[in-house]
Amino acid sequence: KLEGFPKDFLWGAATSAYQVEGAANEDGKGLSQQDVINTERHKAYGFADASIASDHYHKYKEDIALFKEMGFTSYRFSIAWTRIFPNGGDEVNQAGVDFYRNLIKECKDNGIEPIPTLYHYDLPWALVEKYNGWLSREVVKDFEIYAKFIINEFKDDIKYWVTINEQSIIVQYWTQKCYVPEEYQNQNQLRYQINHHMNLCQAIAVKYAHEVGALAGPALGYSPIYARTCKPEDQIAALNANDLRNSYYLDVYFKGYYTVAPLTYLQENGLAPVIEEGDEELFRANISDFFAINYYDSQCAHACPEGAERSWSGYNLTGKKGDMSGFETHPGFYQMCPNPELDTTAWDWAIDPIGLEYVYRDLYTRYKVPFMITENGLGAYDDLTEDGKIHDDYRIDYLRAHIQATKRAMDKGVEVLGYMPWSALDLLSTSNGYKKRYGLIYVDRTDEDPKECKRIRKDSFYWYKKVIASDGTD
Ligand code: BGP
Repeated sequence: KLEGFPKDFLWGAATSAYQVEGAANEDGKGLSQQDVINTERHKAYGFADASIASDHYHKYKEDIALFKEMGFTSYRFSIAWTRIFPNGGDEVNQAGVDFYRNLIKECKDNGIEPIPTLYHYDLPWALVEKYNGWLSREVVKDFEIYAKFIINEFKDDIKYWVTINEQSIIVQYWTQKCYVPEEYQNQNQLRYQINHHMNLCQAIAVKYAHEVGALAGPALGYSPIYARTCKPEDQIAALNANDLRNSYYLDVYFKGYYTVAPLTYLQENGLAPVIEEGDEELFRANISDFFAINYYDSQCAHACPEGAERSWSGYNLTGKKGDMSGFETHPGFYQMCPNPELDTTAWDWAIDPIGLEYVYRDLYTRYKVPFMITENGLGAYDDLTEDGKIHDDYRIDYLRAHIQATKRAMDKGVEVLGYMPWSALDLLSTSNGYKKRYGLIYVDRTDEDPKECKRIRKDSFYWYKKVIASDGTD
């Protein structure tokens, strides 16, 4: 049984442009780095590419009608930079602006607060060709043109801007989320340099949002980090991991400086970004208003000997438990490891609703900003039954437990504005195509065959509708 949420709580769900829209080459849209990266993954692993995705571009009205049927009062989506400025730069593509204007209007006409993300992994490919995209500081001025334009364009409609999606995940999985030419892929300092460029962009986005009276905040993939044992060495390792994987980002957004211990670690190991004079002033002048949390799992760390080989996060591409390709390792600092206390999804993501309560409590104490959940969900194999239904009780259990954790935190005084799980409808998983699904609405397609992308309400659709209608009490 769920307890009552405030009447103005933002209930909804989330998507991102290249994962859901499709129409990758339509109406003047330019190529994004994801169009390229996904085409490569399509060839390598058979995952769908982003060209059709879930065809939301053509079916957004049908989708928003389904959102309304569920009772959504918010929808988190992202704006594709390449629809607005197909080549980066400053040449506007009016058809792209019109698409988002129509989408925003459709939301508003249906009582749904549109919550756009400015950047969700899809940099214009032209900027990769021009100066290697995020690797170059030049990207900051092009992002500024884009952010300033789009924030102003929709200044009468948007109250909350989500700035940049999951910088920490980009550092971890940089070649999957960001195009990095092969010759740079062993230069790991660049991971943190890219992140620094993104920090500058995110501060600039906050600045323009504030100029038009909107609120802005980053969406970070956030996992709390537990120590593997109660040994003091493991506790320090977990603290190190939490500092480098979490605080290193949040302190920039909410305090305007890099956390000292991880920055020192990066400096000692030749990994620290080049920070120019004035950069931290820019951060301090543009502090974020809220934190958009993407919460899927918790993580675990233990002490790591000095001699170990440095590596970043591995992944599970097969969807068979235990098929992780490796764990992030920083010699003498920490190593990530599985948590033996928790069950996992088929892709080895630890299921931990209590961890979400921990995140809210811990971060509210440290930063005291309002939160909104902009992603939370269970990636699963969803099978259509013979009667054409999806019985996803596993997803219902997962979402319910996380909503309950949210309520427990709110009962202790934590400010949470809304809950937008991943994902509103099935979409292209960044790591597993259409094999792994998250939606409340099933999209009838496979990686191999897009068919007509017909929408089918899952059991979780009907369940979520009841949750919303009862302010979370049902
Ligand atoms: C987050 C991303 C989303 C989404 C989600 C699920 O990191 O912001 O874009 O994809 O994770 O991950 P995946 O697609 O790898 O299953």
